[in-house]
Amino acid sequence: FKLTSVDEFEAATARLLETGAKVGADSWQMRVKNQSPHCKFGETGVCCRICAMGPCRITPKAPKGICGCDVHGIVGRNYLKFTAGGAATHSDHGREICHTLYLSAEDGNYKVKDPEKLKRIAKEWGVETEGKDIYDLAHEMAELALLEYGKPFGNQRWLKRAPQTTQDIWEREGIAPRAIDREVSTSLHMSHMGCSSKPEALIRQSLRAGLADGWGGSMCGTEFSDVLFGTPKPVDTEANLGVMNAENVNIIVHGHDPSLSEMICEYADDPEMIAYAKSFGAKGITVSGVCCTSNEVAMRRGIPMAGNFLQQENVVLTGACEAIVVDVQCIFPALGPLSKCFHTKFITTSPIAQMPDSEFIEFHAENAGENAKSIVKLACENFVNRNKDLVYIPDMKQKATVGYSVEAIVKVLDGVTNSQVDETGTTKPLLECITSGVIRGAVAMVGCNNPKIRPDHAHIELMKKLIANDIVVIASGCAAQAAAKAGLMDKQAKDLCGAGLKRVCELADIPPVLHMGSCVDISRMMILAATLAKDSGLKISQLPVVGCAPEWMSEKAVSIGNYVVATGIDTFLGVDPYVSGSSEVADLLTNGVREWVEAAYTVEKDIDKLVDSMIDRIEEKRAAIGI
Ligand code: NFS
Ligand code: SF4
Repeated sequence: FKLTSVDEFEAATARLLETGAKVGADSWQMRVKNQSPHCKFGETGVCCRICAMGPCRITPKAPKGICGCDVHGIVGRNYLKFTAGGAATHSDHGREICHTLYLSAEDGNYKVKDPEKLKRIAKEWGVETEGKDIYDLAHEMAELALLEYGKPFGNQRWLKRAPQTTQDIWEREGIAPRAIDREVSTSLHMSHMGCSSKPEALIRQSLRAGLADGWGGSMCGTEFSDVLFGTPKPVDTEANLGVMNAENVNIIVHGHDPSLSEMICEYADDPEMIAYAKSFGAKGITVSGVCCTSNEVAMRRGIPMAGNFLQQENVVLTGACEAIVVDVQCIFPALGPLSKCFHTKFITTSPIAQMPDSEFIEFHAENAGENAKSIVKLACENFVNRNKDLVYIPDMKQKATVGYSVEAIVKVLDGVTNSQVDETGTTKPLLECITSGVIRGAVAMVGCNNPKIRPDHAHIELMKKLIANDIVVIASGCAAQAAAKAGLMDKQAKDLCGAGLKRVCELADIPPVLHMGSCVDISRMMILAATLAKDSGLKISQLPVVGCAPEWMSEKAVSIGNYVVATGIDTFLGVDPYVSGSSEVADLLTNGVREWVEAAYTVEKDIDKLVDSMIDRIEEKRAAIGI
């Protein structure tokens, strides 16, 4: 067993970029050069353009905007707007899932695959389940969930899942989120010209908007996706570009909402469609994924992962991609012109994400079946248009076991210790591993790629060092795909662990880096932390657990960071969220918020220092509770 190194990733990319050069394709690697160096005003967060008297840029000579706003107000407002963008995006994804659940039917496109989970949530929400048809219950729950987005009074229902101590903190600090949409709107209102310019107020609302995402919209996305498509359990798959098959019709699903990708997978598996592919000379159909939608279908169906965020152009550069089908978020507009250099069909499907040089096939839950079928057909028909001379798929892939939902983690860890039978079905076995020191703690490794960081390098190096130090890693989003591509989700990666974690991996038959899903699934990590706290009687902030996003880039990532911190979990970033221009905002985020929520951010670009500070923090937390 050997990991695939980032050097090997880069060699494969270099070879693909040669193909790109042949056909005159542009690439992010080239565009980064054109954009460098970045504007210093933007990078430090000190540029304001929220009213037409500006734009105002703060310098020593011009310390105030025209309205008199100082640098702290400008940086704080920019940070809040950035958060609101992310919270809106995750939450709207969650809303789409609720709508899909509302349209589920026994004989429809979408069914309820996990009725037990639906009933469990209904009980939590005080909804009667006895004697109710499961689809009636689904529709009732979907409507209740949709109302969480605009409820006029009260807070998010999901908050009740947090330990009482956490709920008390949110109450005390005035950051318990109300209606999801309201927190986004309030954030945009607060950051309008002439509203808030006080850093404390802006950062407090940033935390609240983040909580509306993680303990609101994202949790709706995760929980009801499980109800519709099944709660993930361990499943074997593969990762990296080598999962594409030169002899098959290759369909790439890219984006976030499983409503689309699930349907594409369903139809690509249909014998009628496979026969159709064969009629064009292909041997079959391979669906593989990019970004979070890939995580969704990998977790539930074992669909292979072609790559993560900064690999999205590579899938087209293989020359073997018949169709790249996208819905929303993290899709490079570059895919349009790039596809035109090949035979690839770039198919956009959502009114929310429309792009030039794409074929727009509007997708709705109501017509999902027909739509998915026509997209799969289009891809099959496109197989004959391939230019065989341009086809090169790097022979590079790794095995991965994915699908570690909270439910699955609890299940696989039952029986790894000598716990009593009545402790199974809880997180107690995991707690026992942690308190005994067999596992020192856990790191939630999340987030994107960003050209500011050598792609995947930080993710992989950090994870290697953590597991070697007996710290279990739970991963989601593009960080999870980095791990899978490298081989860290192969069970054999246990050999890279310290003795304690290795033993746990052997007993539980798990890899040392656990795939927990997409970025909305970071809500799963919140539930896990909440359960660990309740089962141990500790506060979340006392657990030897930290969060880390070493290569993040999106607004969503900042929203996530805010709710992870606001939940009491220290969070380590490898990229600065445009706040270095304000000493006050930077200090609040890295220090001040600790007084409110018992956790804060650390920003550290040097990855050796980053990993050491995480390990130190975990050891400090252990010492503080005497384990
Ligand atoms: Ni998360 Fe998913 Fe990836 Fe970053 Fe984008 S795919 S929601 S934002 S780039 S991890
Ligand atoms: Fe300038 Fe103030 Fe307008 Fe911002 S709000 S652009 S600082 S005048």
